[in-house]
Amino acid sequence: MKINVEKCAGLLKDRDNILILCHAHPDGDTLGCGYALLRALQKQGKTVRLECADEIPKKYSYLYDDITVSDFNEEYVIAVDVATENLLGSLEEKYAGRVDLCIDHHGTNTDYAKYLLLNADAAAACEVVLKVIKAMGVEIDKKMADCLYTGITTDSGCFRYSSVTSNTHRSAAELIDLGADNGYINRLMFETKTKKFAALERLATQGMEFFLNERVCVITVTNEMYEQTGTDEQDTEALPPLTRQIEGVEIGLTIREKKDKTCKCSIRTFESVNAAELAGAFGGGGHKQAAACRFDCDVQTAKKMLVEKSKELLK
Ligand SMILES: [Mn+2]
Repeated sequence: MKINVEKCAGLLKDRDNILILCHAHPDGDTLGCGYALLRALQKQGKTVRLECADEIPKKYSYLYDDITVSDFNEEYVIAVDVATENLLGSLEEKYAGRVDLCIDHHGTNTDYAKYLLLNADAAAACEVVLKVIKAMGVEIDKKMADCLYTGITTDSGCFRYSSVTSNTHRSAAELIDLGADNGYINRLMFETKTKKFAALERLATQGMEFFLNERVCVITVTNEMYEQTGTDEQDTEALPPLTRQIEGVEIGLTIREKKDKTCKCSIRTFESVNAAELAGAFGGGGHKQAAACRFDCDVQTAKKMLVEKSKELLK
């Protein structure tokens, strides 16, 4: 059932022993939402913990390094920035059908939770969580501001995507006033790279391919490339935006090979093509300009299917 911010804050007021779920392959938005909400609920004296199917990349440690949590049996389950239950990854089995509240900004949200607070106009789910925390009457401290700012800046590509509205900037401005360390966060999220990532990036861009009059750019990341550079899937987050940097490219595809030889594709587009529509053709989803889908086949077959579908959408 769809609810508004006030109802959402009201639901949280009466709850305790709360579990917050982030989506698998976690990004700054799901983690920023999760840890900001955890902090807000802890401030109200509640017992809270956060779970994610995959390991949280080290660069996000400032979101949670001062938090202490204890184990407990959860009585209330919240999912943040999780559009569908299968995005919970390996946690899906345990928590499918058990999510009480979902706070999200994906227009493709399947309404799987008992209650859904959805704002598809928000560039980041953190924009929505900011409103919820304010409605809860919790004073936002510096650490919470850092968490929420992280989600907003990462999901908006440092405020460059067209999903950014004046409200996105207003939310970010408010968070900076509340102490968010915008300079530090943006440098860490958008400029700092590990040496091994730089090596992977080099291989990935060397292998860039172009299709359909160079309107489609494809980066393929293979298991061999991970081995050569000492990286893994976690290190690929910064690759998809590279496809869209090339002049004339309207669809950027980053296909990543999985250990079992199946693959996953991150899609980036400009206004002319709906990324969620392309992903949706293969059972995936996301936003208008950033989406993702999975394949049970090898990278070459997936690439072929993606390029064919792109041809239809580009017209
Ligand atoms: Mn998000």
